[in-house]
Amino acid sequence: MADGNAPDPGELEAGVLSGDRGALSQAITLAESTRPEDAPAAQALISALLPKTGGALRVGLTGVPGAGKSTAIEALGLWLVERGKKVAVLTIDPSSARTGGSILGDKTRMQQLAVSEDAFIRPSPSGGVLGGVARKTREAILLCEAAGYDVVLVESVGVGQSESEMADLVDTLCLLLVPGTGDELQGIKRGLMEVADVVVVNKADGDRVNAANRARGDFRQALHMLPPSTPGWETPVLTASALEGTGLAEIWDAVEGHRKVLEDSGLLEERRARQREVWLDSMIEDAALEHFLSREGVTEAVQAAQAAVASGEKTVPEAFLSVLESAGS
Ligand SMILES: Nc1nc2c(ncn2[C@@H]2O[C@H](COP(=O)(O)OP(=O)(O)OP(=O)(O)O)[C@@H](O)[C@H]2O)c(=O)[nH]1
Ligand SMILES: [Mg+2]
Repeated sequence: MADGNAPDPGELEAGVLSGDRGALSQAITLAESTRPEDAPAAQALISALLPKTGGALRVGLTGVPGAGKSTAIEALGLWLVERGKKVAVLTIDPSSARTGGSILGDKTRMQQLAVSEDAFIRPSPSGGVLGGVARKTREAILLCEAAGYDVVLVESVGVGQSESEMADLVDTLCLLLVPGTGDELQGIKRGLMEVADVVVVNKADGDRVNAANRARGDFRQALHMLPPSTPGWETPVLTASALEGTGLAEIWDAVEGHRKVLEDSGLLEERRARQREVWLDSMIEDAALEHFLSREGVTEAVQAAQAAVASGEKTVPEAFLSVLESAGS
């Protein structure tokens, strides 16, 4: 562990299994560690816990910044806790170079949920980790499942590439939209609509109610022209107000309905198999990168290449070749 106080592996495993949030937190920190010497312990822990994983509903929330993802997660999380569920919340920011400002904001925004005994909230790993953030989140999901969480809500903080990563991380992907801008359809990428299993027009409150209903109609129509995210499932378009807590039951009904279709059709196992495949790929990618960068002189060559490209002294292909040469490849 980064602080040098490595917990006893057996204790950590037992702690996670007993649902101890401190142990779960420590286990995730271990899994997130980028120190190569932590990797064996992290992988051993995950391997030991693997048989106890897979039991949660893995639900992703994505949408443009400010759509209300964190607010919705807090509202839905509290709603679920009231119904006896144990809820874990993870945030994922695939563009890990971001400032992390909104992650801090999330921590304060989810204040009510954070104090619940039955909730566990974990912001995404910060810092410039090359690649691997989705992988870390994947491992965090497994650890939360081993700790007995029934529902894992994953908030996608990054925009852009994150949708496909999210789709490979969760079983059910909810897309949160906001009404009232008039150009909703243009603002949402087709790719995102295609992978959404549940679409929610949020902020359907106050003077936005009519706009939300109109947006819902527009999105329903737009979805009819796309192939379904899940064969045999018609992606519902709902309205909700995360702020006022309306529409939560409908969202949850949709998530459970989607889950049932996945289970009955055998697609859940298919999705999970795909999630494992991507997990392994990302581990190999991380290891390959790590292996490459740890070669004698490569880090320096990368820095020199960056400087040479910045100053115009070398073109990108030239700089890239110089890095390869430094690695002796
Ligand atoms: N009126 C209204 N405001 C909302 C609703 N949901 C969220 N908001 C507000 O919208 C703003 C953004 O909400 P967040 O939950 O932080 O949105 P987010 O999607 O998590 O944002 P990022 O994490 O920064 O991408 C906040 O000021 C919320 O209070 C809603 O249902 N109705
Ligand atoms: Mg947020």
